[in-house]
Amino acid sequence: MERVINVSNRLPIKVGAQLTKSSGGLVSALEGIRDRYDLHWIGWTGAEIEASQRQQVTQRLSDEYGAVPVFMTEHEAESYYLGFSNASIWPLLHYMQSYADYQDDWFDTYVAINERFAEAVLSCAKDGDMVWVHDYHLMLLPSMLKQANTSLRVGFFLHTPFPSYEVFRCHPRREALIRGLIGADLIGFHTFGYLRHFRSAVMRLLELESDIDVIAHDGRETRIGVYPIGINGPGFKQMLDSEQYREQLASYKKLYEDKRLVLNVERMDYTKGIPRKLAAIEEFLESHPDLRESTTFVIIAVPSRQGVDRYQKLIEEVELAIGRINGRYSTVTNTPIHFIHGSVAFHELCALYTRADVAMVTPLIDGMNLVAKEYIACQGDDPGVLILSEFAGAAQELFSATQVNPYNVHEVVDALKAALLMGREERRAAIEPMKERVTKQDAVWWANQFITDLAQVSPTPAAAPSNQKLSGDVLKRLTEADTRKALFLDYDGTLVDIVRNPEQAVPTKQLHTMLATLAKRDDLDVYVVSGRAPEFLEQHLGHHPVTLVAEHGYTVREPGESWRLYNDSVDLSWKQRVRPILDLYAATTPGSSVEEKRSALVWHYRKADPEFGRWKSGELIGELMESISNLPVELHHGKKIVEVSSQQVNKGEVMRYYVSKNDYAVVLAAGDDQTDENMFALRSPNIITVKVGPGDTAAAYRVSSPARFGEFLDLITEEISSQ
Ligand code: GDG
Repeated sequence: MERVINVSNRLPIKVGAQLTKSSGGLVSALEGIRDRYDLHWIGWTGAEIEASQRQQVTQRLSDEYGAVPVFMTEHEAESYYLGFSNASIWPLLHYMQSYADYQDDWFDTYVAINERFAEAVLSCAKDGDMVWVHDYHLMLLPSMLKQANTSLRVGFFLHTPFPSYEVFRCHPRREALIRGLIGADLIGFHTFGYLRHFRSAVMRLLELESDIDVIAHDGRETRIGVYPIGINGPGFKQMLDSEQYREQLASYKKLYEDKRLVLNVERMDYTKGIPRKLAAIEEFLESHPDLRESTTFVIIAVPSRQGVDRYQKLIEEVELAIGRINGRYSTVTNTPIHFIHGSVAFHELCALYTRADVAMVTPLIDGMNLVAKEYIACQGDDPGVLILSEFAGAAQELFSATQVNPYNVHEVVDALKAALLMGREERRAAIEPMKERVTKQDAVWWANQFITDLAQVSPTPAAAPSNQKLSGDVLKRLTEADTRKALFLDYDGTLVDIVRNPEQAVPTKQLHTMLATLAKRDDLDVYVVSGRAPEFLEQHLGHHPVTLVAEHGYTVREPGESWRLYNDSVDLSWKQRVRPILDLYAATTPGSSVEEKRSALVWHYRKADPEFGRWKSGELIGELMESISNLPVELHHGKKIVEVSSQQVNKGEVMRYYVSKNDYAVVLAAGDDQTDENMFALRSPNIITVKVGPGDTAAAYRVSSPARFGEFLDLITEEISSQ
């Protein structure tokens, strides 16, 4: 049976004299897939466990539940949980940037605790296991796990919204958080909107390319998808069939016999919009004196994160408003608001859901909101009305709820009045299709969807480094003594990493040492074959006795010689027609520019907005295809560039020339880009071709990054220098 290690901030097990399993949605979701997967839990124990007790607690959790605890001190919990997670990331994920605080020491603890979680996972994970990480407390964990063991299939699910890039970018540790996440093989969100925002942040902050469902990076892929969470289906079904529920419902029916009941259930959190909801209730009571006596509002606000200042302020604000409203509108026989700052038992909650004539679910923003779905699941033949904020993720699915803008108090008041007066048929017509959906697509369904997709990701990345193979047979052929051999090496993306500013892509010390060692061998010729201008290559590599090929083969410089045109009959008159088109795109795409090379014109859009730049590049290519079809040019869409170059010049052409002129026994050609495919197209038993990085290729071998290719060149250098 395949193993799934589920990692969430809190273990779903309460540690006391006895271990007791809690019954949240996540627990039931995962219990529902236990018959197909061997499930393990990892999480924080909640309260601080004394050092002397930890070993015993660990043993009991392992024996009774196959769970692994993560311990932290009270101080660490304050810094990691209340501080960084709940006073820094949570408000930002919910568009409340003015509530987002930040402290360096919070972040340091967040890193340390994420590392502790990683250790806990690695202590029990076996190669190939699936690890499912939950939520914003553990955003760094996916990358930590992947770095430690690439064979793990790591999934991450975000239970909150992911905000617009413009908001997310405010966070002082934005890059670290995003980098942490993309370590995962699969990242799930409740809605497509959150996915879209996440992609946008990845593209802008990390300058990575992303398709609608995948992000390519570091030679591998992270898939992204939409998985709307559902209710604890089996839990609700069982409760609604129970005697305990029926009795409770009967008692509430009696208690509220002549009342219209409006139910509100949420954590005491500023995202849930309680003060605005109270403003609507107050306006409703003021403007509808005829409905005052017959309407009772029950507000259950579950205490939450009381160690965070903002939550204390909220409690004071809510208590003050409720006191004022009840003081003003109570009569001898009715108190408008029954306020419970606490939670009720599950059977009471279900009975309240069923009895309530209206549920007001009016968060200012909410990842999903399960209360809305649970309310629907508890409706019978004479259902109530769900008033639902359009800013809850659930609004995407609960299409026939009465949707409101919670910021518009008048609209909420009108919706409330209409709901209280709505006829039975209309209520049924609204609830029934939603009920079918929430009962079928429950949390078990959700977990199944996610795990099935995670199971399918390839733990070995698509663009897997084949260093093993490369360093075996290829290394042997290349280092065999007494044979003449050549290396044709592309520069950007092969010998050095692609960077934002191309001027900064200079050779490392290690690269210089390697070139110096290789190039002094009589039996080995090195060619650096680049799209760069000769001046750049001359400046950075000119002192090595290697052949430099610039501008994709337009100019060459052999060791000890000066630069010359590779082919002096190249026709470049097309430039006059192409340049104005590129100039127009540079002018209308902020951040983009035109580079004029001797044999090519290049439109660069690396510094433009990634989505706008990509769209404009498509437009430009379309326009160029029409206008250059009869010109002697090639069109190339590379990494953040569109290049128009002479057809008479290409890297493959130059390589062919040198290979046929010299009688090499073995030739290695390596590159990362479309222009290198011209070298890879040369087929001969003595030519070994290597693609660096992801993407389609005709090359026979692949390594994942310039760093991996550098390791391979180091091996050659070592081997050769020991001969
Ligand atoms: C986060 C996201 C997302 C509430 N009062 C009582 C009680 N509850 C239970 C409800 C429901 C749960 O608490 C609340 O879940 P929500 O989804 O509404 O909200 P968050 O706690 O903010 O959850 C949210 C969710 O994660 C899942 O991904 O939907 O957007 O913010 O299940 O039933 N349960 C009992 N008594 C109560 O008084 N027994």
